[in-house]
Amino acid sequence: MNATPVTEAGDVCWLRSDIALAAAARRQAAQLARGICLPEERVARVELCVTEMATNLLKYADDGSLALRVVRAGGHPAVECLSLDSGPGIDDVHGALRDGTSASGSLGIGMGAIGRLADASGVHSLPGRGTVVFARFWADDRIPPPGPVRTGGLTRPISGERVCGDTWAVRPLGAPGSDALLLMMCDGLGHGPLAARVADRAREAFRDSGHTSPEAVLQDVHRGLRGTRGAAVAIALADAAGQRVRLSGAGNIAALVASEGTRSGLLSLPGIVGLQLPRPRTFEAAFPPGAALVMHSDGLSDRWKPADFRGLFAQDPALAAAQILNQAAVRRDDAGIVVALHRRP
Ligand SMILES: [Mn+2]
Repeated sequence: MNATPVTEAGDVCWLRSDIALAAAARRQAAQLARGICLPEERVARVELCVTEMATNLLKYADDGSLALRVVRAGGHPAVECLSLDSGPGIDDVHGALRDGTSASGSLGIGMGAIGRLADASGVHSLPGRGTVVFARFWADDRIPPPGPVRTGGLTRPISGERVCGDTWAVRPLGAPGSDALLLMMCDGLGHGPLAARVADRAREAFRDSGHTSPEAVLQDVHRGLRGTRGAAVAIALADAAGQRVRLSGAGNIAALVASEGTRSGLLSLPGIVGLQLPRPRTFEAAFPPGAALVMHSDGLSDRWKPADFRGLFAQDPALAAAQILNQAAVRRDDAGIVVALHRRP
């Protein structure tokens, strides 16, 4: 047992858009919802929500998929449903959110219904480039209040695999609800079950590390990954009170802090965590309110720019992670991303 509430990547069920999508999504979503003991009336809501998402994808999107999963915040489970497509996008998101008022008769219809069904929901659309819709259903109403830094992430396996070698995890530094969080992004070498085993071991080592500095946690993960094929790993400390991010990493993990139109990259050193760890170094960036820390594997191109994602970091971090993955992921590798948003007061 571990008393520290940890948020981490879990199994994500990815369903590509095809004719059977709505039925498959309903079945999967209901199974996840019953798995965390949602009452039947709420299971029905989750089913309605994914039916709406699937129908929208089939009718209006060029290509798309649904990601369904259980997430946990401080031990409280929720079902999360994400719809990702690559266009054409919604010109008038706010119109779309008012049920039935979408003038173009496009993707927007039904978005208002999703908003009423879910405990939390959101949509981010880039005209011509793609839309992400997000909905979350908590299993109970004792949800811990969010701290000043909210986090979320997403992983997607390489085409043809069911398991993913990319993973992420978050834990508070010190007491639950603390203003400082430790985040890990890990890319297990290769893909498939062996890479996924590296990812499991990395989450375990991250969870069990008693250290508070990114470089010491990185060394613990290095020890935890001995005997595996190794990974690229970055550990970041997002400190709301100190308004700083500190990061220590080895291997190819991209990390940046976006704030008020500026963008600071944080460096990882060459190396393979578990096999050959260089003497860790720590890099820093300012992390004021409104700033976003983004870390991702090389399954996402690092050519995306925060400026091209207007309004994204005002959204839920899970939705933000999903839209960046949607726009920047390459199909020939596992993809993983984690986002931390420092709330504006
Ligand atoms: Mn990779």
